Amino acid sequence: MLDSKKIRSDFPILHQQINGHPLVYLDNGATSQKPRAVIDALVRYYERDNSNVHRGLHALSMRATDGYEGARTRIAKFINAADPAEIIFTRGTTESINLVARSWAHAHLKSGDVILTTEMEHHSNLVPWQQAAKAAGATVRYIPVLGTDAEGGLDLAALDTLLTPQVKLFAFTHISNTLGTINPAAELCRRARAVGAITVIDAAQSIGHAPLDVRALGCDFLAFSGHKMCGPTGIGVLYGRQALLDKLAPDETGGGMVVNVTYESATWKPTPERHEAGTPHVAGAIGLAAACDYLDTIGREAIAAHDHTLAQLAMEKLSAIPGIRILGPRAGAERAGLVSFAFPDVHAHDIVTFADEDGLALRGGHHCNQPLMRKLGLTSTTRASFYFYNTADEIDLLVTSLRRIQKFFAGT
Ligand code: C6P
Repeated sequence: MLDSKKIRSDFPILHQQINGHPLVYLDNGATSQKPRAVIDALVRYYERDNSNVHRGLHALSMRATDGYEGARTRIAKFINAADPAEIIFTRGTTESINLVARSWAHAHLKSGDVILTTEMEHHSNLVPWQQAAKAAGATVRYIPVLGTDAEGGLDLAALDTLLTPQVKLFAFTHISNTLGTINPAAELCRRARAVGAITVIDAAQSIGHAPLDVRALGCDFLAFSGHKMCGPTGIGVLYGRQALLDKLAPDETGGGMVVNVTYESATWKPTPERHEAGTPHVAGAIGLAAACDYLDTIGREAIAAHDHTLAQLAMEKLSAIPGIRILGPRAGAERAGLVSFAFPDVHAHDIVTFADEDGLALRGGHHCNQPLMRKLGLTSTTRASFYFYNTADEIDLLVTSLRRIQKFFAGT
């Protein structure tokens, strides 16, 4: 495992007490914490270089532009994109997926077409496709999840019947934010390509947790948020293959993305500018590049191994709690660094509130997965989600807290 004591000293926020206890932050699926290196990059930018980009010829504007475009190059390298122009800065995963749903789907979907997705999608990778399908008269179809607790992952055998030539776009999550399932993304892309469908990967939960290579995955589009990988909030990325992005009409129009404007019409710049109307989140992009540097210094293979160890440990210890129902892959099976669980008689919101008394930050709710929850006969679960600064001791504190809560609600 990683040297968590040393790593934790990089994160100022982790050194505080909550309700008289040291903070145990296990809500990394919602957002990760920020290391000093990222905070410093933001402060440095605002203290020295802050200016608008692409528009000025003065020193600060040139520095800000260099920082912003340098960040694009850094992020392209982080995901092994062929060219920095394939990186579109957005506000996050949600905006990235909506951009494809509105621009690509608007131009290419027609009545009778099918958008394929899965039953384990976050609302951000589900509602935009419903909207696009409604607008075009197309249909959304879902690959089922297998098992009463969705422990069997996606029903890959169903792909044989679902992945037809009518499927024009296949959107799926790399890692489920509720189940912890890791989907075979490269295989899914390969299968989609065979029927001529384009692929959109929701990498919100995988980015920053393991090496990610868009060319090895073979995807057409990939979306992620900076805030889940130690970067700032309000910045995210849509990766798209350049050939596709160049043909894509802009979703938003305005300053910065035009070549020539008359009172009658306008022409667009090439990718990436054509998809970034208005003043971008310059500081956010620079902070995100600093997060890439930081994660690569820790080592993404090592982060993945740490996640794996914590997930296996959590599964082993949580499974031993009487009455607990755990969603997603069973103990011992491969899973991402998060565990979602429910108790028959205690609401997830009560668990999160009581755990907070012990200094723990968990998440309770439907995790923006309402259709999946309904399918599994649940309204909510409690989720503990880990990152490389979490320790085995924190999993023990989670288990101790859950046992205390269980006792309280059992009235013993
Ligand atoms: N999931 C969670 O606690 P944004 O909000 O745009 O940064 O990310 C949306 C999103 C899309 N896909 C997946 C798989 C996600 O997990 C998320 C965000 C958070 O699980 C907030 S609901």
